Amino acid sequence: QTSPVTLNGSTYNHTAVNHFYEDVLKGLTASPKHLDSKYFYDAIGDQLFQDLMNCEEYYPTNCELEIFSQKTEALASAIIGDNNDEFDLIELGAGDAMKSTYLLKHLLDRGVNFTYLPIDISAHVIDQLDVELTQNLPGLKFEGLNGEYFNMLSKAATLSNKRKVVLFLGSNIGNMPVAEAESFCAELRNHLSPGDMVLIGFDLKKNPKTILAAYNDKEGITKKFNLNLLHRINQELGADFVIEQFDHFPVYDPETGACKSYLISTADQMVHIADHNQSIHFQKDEYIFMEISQKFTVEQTRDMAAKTGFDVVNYLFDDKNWFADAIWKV
Ligand code: AVJ
Repeated sequence: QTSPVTLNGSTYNHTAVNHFYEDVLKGLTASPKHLDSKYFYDAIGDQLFQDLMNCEEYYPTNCELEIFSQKTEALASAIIGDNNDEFDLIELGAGDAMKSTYLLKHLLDRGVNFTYLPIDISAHVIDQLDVELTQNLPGLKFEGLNGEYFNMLSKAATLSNKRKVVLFLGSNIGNMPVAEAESFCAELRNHLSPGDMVLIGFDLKKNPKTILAAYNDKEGITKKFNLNLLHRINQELGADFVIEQFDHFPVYDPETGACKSYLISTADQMVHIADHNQSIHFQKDEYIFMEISQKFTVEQTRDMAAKTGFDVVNYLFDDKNWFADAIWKV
């Protein structure tokens, strides 16, 4: 393991990649088989997710973009302190920060005193943000943090003791089953202090057909997005997945709100991971569980806040009430 290095004002952490093989092997030798959707996002996966966000059926991004672009003032007012105190605005999984940029710009225009600290597992993302945001948002105080969420939150706490506002957007919380999302919020709470806030994006339960369609788009981008992880395993671990012998199977259960995607092996087959001298057997019709995208009722998210030590400050919705940005306070 190498230790984090600081370069261009950003902290880089080179340890993340080491877990890829271990996680893949653990998932593919488990019963039932599973892979971790956090590994979807290599360079091709990032592009496929961009394509998804532009496709007709995938609604969550547009809904949250509507909130950030149309309700910016309400968002800002909820997170600005009573005494206009200086604060740290930390974003978990910042990506291209497209949505948060509306908020950053508004805060700067209002003369609010804050520092933006995006956290991302991708060093490339942090580099990109550093270049683009300092150029497009003159005067923005920026501190990029490359690494795992909670490691970097601890790191952020060593950099300043200002009030913290943590953004966790895009319904990324939905990539955890409900119980795990709750322990995530509890851990988040443990990294914060009284007065600190979180702003969490939740995709809401709605017509089941609308939800399923978003994860089963006609163009087949979601399918490619899932299959790309097999491609990534081939590329990075020297495996020999025959991609054509796996089929994409998404399901949505309106009772639990769980939208799940699976890859189904269409043949009895062996896959070899050459770099590590491993063989994995797939029965015909055996599935790999790939991803959960949990949908919530507003009530459920309020319960989650109460259970994990947060008070509700405000909720903002898009016009269709398909998506909620929850603002909670410690
Ligand atoms: C980026 C995790 C919010 O679960 O909706 C999109 C990822 N997966 N289509 C989601 C995703 C399939 C997305 N998140």
